[in-house]
Amino acid sequence: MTETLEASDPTRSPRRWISSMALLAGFVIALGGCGGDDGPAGGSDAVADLPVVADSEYRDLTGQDTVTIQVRDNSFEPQYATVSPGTEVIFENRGRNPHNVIAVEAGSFVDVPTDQMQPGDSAERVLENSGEYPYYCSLHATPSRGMVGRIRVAEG
Ligand SMILES: [Cu+2]
Repeated sequence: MTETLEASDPTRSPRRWISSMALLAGFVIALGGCGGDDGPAGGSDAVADLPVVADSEYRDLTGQDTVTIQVRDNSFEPQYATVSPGTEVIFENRGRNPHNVIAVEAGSFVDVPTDQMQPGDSAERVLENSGEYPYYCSLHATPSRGMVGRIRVAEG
C-alpha cells in the first residue's frame, strides 16, 4: 500500500526531505537572530505582563514547614498562597486528569512535568528566596489565564 507508493518514486522523497531540512535550518537561524531583543532572562517580562492579584487573594500559610497545593481539574487550590522561606510546597494531583506545574519565570523553580503530575501524583518544591512565584499548567492555561496560581514567599 504505502510501500508501493514510495518504491515507485525512489529518488524524489529523499530530495524533498533535504530541502525541507534546509528550510527548517533557515527558520531556526532566523528565530535565533531575534532572540536577543527580549533582554537577559526573558522571563521577567512574562511576569510583568501578568494580571495584578490583590494581596487579599493570597491565603496566609506562613509559619508551616509544608504546604499542600491541590491540583484539580482544572485549578490550583489555594490558587494564591503566601508561605515562609524554606517551606516545602507539595503539589498534589487530586484530579482525574494529568496536569503540570510550569514556572512563568523559567528557572525560578524546577517545573513539574506532566509525567510526574498524573492523577494521584505529588511533587515537592522548596522555595527558599522571598518573592513571587507565578506558575501555570501548560495543558490547561496560558501563563496569564486559565489554570494558573502563585506562591508568594514572605520576607524571612
Ligand atoms: Cu492542568
